[in-house]
Amino acid sequence: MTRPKRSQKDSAQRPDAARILVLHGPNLNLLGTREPQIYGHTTLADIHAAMAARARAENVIVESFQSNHEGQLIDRVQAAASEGIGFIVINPAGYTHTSVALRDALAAVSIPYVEVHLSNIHAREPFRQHSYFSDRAAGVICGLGAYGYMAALEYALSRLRDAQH
Ligand code: CA2
Repeated sequence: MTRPKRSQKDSAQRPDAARILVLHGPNLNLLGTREPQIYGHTTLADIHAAMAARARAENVIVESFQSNHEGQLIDRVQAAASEGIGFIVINPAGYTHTSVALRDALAAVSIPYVEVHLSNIHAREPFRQHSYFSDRAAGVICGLGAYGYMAALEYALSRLRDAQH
């Protein structure tokens, strides 16, 4: 999946809507097409559609971005700071276990985030059991498949609701 365009309806008719950014790291564009025994049958487009529909009921815009390139993910996080993104849901994928740079970008923008993994990284190889993101995350969800993104979204929506009061 590349970046789904925000519809004109979203940007023109919902100028005051809160915004959540969903970031997907490398190889997650293959979701639903390879290794379904580990990662399931749901595609990134399915996940985006379900999240956007749920958020829309609360007048919140969900933007999704997937990249196989560390620098593009970092650029997207940096841009989020000036775009009024209120919350980030991130599955850093393989960068979970390697990327100090992406961690630093999230720390620099100070946007709260939930870390999501489709698989239970603690039940897999030892190298997957360390994350550069977990200690700064508002929460970490792993092993729940695509449902984990919806759980993260519910939390993000509750945080945005609280921030409005
Ligand atoms: O369980 C997760 O969500 C992971 O973040 C997925 C990463 C892996 O490196 C992490 O340890 C855990 C791998 C993403 C690869 O995604 C694919 C999806 C479908 C087919 C092949 C790869």
